[in-house]
Order: sequence, then C-alpha cells, then structure tokens
Amino acid sequence: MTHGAPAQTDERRSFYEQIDRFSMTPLWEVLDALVTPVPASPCLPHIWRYDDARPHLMKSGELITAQEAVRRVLVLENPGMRGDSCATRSLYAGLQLILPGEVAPAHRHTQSALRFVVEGRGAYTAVDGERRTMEPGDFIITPSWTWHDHGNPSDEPVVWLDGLDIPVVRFLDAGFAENLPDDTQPVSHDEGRSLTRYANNMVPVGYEPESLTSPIFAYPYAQSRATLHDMAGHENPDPAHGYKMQFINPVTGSYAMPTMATFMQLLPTDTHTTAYRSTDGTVYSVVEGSGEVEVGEGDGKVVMAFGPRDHFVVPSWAPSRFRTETDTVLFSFSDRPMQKALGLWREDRGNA
Ligand code: GTQ
Repeated sequence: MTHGAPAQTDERRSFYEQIDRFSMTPLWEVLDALVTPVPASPCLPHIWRYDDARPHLMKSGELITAQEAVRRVLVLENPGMRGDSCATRSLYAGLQLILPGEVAPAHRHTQSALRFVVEGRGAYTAVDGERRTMEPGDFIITPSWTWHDHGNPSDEPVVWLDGLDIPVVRFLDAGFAENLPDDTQPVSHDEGRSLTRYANNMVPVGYEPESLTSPIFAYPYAQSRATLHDMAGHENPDPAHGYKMQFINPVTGSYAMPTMATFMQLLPTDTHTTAYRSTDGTVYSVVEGSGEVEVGEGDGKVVMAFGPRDHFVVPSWAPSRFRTETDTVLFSFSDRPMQKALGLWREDRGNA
C-alpha cells in the first residue's frame, strides 16, 4: 500500500500554500504515513530495571510527600515518545511510592486504573468505601469514576505499578476528574466484602452491574499464582505463552476492565517460547524469576534481560520471544479489549 510521494512541482507547491491558508492540506502528501501496511508505532521496546528505578523512587520520597504530590509517581515514559507520559501509544504506566504513615488524597476520574503491587506490603487502596490491603503480586482495580485514596499504615515503603488508560481518554477528550474535600473516603464496608459477594461464583439475586468493570476489585496473588502452578502441573504449555491466564469480570466473563486486559503467566525454568506478535502493545511487570526477552526484527531487534520487579514494553506488532532461567511469573496489561471491541485486534503466532 506504499505508493511513494508524488512529484513536487512549483505549481503544486503554490497550490499547497494557497489551501494551507484555509486549513486544508493534500491527502496524497501524507497518505503513506496515515495508512500503513503494518502498524508504524513510535513505541520502542524498553526495560526499566528496578535496580535503576528504585533509588530514584526512594529519592522522590525525600523530595516530596504523597500529600503534596497527590500521587508520588515516576512515569515510565517510552523512549520513543518522551514527553507524552505514555508507555505505549494507548497506555500509561508509572511506579507509585507511598511511605509509612502517608496518605494519597481521595479523588476520582474517568480514567480507569490498575495497580500491580511490586514491593512491600500493608499499604491499602480504598475504592468505593472498601479498603484493600496490598500484598506483592496483587492486581487491584480502580474503576472509572470511583473515589479512591491510598494510605500506608505499615512500617515499610510500598511500591506499585500504576496502569491507566490516560492516553486513550486524552485522545477521546473524555477526561473528567474531581477531588473529595477529605483526604480519605469513609470506610463503608469490611475488607474482602467484594470478594465474598462476587468471587464465589454467585452474585446477589437481581444484581445489575453498575459498570463495565469487574465488581471484584482485588485479585490476590496467592490465588493467581496457585492457578498458574496448578495448570503447569497438569497441562502442556502453550508454545508462545507458556501458561497464561487473563483476569476476568465474573459477571460478564469478559475482561476485568473495559479498556485494559490484564494477564498473568508462568514460564517454567528453561522455557523458550516461539515468536509471537499482536497489535496490542503490552506492558510487563516481572513478579518472579529471570530470563530474557527478544523483541523486534532485523535492525530493530533488542534483547532485554529481566529479573524480579523489572518492567518492560513490547510494542504493537513487534515479535517477542522469551527465554527463562528460572520459573518466571509475568503480569502484563494491554489495550486489547478496546481493539477487540472495534474489530481491530490481530495476532500472528508465526510459523513455528
Ligand atoms: O492513583 O489515582 O499513576 O490518578 C496517575 C494518575 C495514579 C491514582 C497515577 C492517577 C493515579
């Protein structure tokens, strides 16, 4: 579908200048950049090693309080899109630090957020009146337009990965936000209530979902880890994914969040996956284990060695292959639900 740029003549150039004054431009000069044979993403494969990030994150804890910062986060900015506050074109990612005794004040916004706990335990996030104490590896949801505040009554720093659909909401110009007058929202139900009500294959009779987001807002690591290991004990791994599960909304069976898909996967020791690519650029958080991931093709190919708490990005349509040294667990998220809803999502499992 590449045609090459049409010839530039004096007559054409002067025509372009004339129409430029009327805020018009010739499609044939930009068509090849707009309609590409395959995705042409500015997103680059990149890894943020936790050993590099952590000292800066802790330094940020000396520079500003969670209260003053509102959210004390170091944004993981894709090197191909510096200044855009995004990890892929459609996804925002950041590492949030909350120190003992701190509170990140209550607010709500139309952007949906996911938290994936990276280090420390005992901080909480409160969503719609319910607090959830965080453990490493937990996946926690803040649905669109729900009040949320974070606090850390423990005696250790707690760090989590924030994943938000900020770039998409910005693109659609559909962002709203407001603050609660108080720093923390009132606690109206006991911790774990959302799990007992919605995570035991039952829902209250007559239940009507209030939103497209899963009513289970916390998916504990103990459960997702056990599920993966049980699979590994009884089934053969997928050649491209190892043992990979997606988190679901039990009420609909669909993705846990309307805009972002979330996954947890186990790649046992010495796994060599086959090359795989899909159109949803993906952010990974390494939970356990180590290995390397090869991303891209030809001159653009990079090999990134990873270990626990590292974060990396695989761009849209870039093939990736994993090699593991030890049992490795990866959490990941992407914009797949949006692409699927629009009929745009594609994958390529290669010929292997
Ligand atoms: O915790 O509410 O990393 O609103 C970016 C925007 C976290 C949050 C971020 C946010 C939040």
